[in-house]
Amino acid sequence: MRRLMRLAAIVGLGSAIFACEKSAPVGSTTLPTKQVVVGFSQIGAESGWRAAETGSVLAEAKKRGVQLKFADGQGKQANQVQAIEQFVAQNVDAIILAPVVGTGWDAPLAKAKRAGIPVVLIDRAVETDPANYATLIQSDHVEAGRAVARWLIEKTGGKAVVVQLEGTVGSGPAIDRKKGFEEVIATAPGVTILRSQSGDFKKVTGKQVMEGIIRAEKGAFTAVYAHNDDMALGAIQALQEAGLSPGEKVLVMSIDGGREAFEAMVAGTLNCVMECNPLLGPAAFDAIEAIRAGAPVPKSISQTDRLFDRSQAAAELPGRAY
Ligand code: GYE
Repeated sequence: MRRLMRLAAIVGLGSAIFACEKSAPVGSTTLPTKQVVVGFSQIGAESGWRAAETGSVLAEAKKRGVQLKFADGQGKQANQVQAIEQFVAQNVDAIILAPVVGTGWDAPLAKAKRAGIPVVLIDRAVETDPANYATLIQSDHVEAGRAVARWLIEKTGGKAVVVQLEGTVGSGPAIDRKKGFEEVIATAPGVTILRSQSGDFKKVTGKQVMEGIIRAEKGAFTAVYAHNDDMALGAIQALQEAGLSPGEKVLVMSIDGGREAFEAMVAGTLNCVMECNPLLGPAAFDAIEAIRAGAPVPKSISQTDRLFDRSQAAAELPGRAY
């Protein structure tokens, strides 16, 4: 009976029951109570995108009456590993992990698995035995890189000298966004990459890296491809300060599609953006509820994203959800 009640709660009879699971006194007719506890190991706060994702997960936990234990990894994998170990020790019901880099997760994930705690990966992939996690919810980062490259080739008639600002070294999206972009530009002999350097997905770092490249290369490039909005916005500042008119003389392209990117497109300094939805809270908790209900959950859940250019920016801006 108790099991049934729990199942009923999970499959959607509402949070009132959901928050009332276990541990009723023996012989009691009142419903048992136990709040679901989820540990969330977040990378840090490197970008506006990341802040939007954190907000989405926190808000969704609250909405569903789930107790969320939030651990800010401050950009360091070691902190995230420690957080997972703590969540396991606390015997949480599930773990949400946004992994900063792609490797080095075998041991902590196997530990969670041994403890019977499902792990839902969000926004970045890891290289590990897929049996070590329940599901991965993310955008198709390779496809995002391809879409930006296709736009560039079409826009320039296949003639461009590109500076690429890569995301965090070793992170899934940095690897994939580079791979997809380079795969497509390999088909256009007139498009070359002059420099490719990491700006760590951060605005300040993106700006500094761009400043260094401008000093070294002067105006020897015609386009900047940034792996996220924040680095693009930093690069735009550096280009402006150097008098290189971003959006005109130098085409600027990015991925994420946050509000600020749309504002930059309206202002004419950013040319195109491939969106990447950070509002993953609902999908993450849907997955957790399904797993707890014993329902099948696909190993990989993909988000659908679109590419926008300046001609669409003004109409799109008011409706942007992040
Ligand atoms: O694009 C970037 C963030 O992992 C998909 O990380 C995410 C990326 C996102 O810092 O802005």
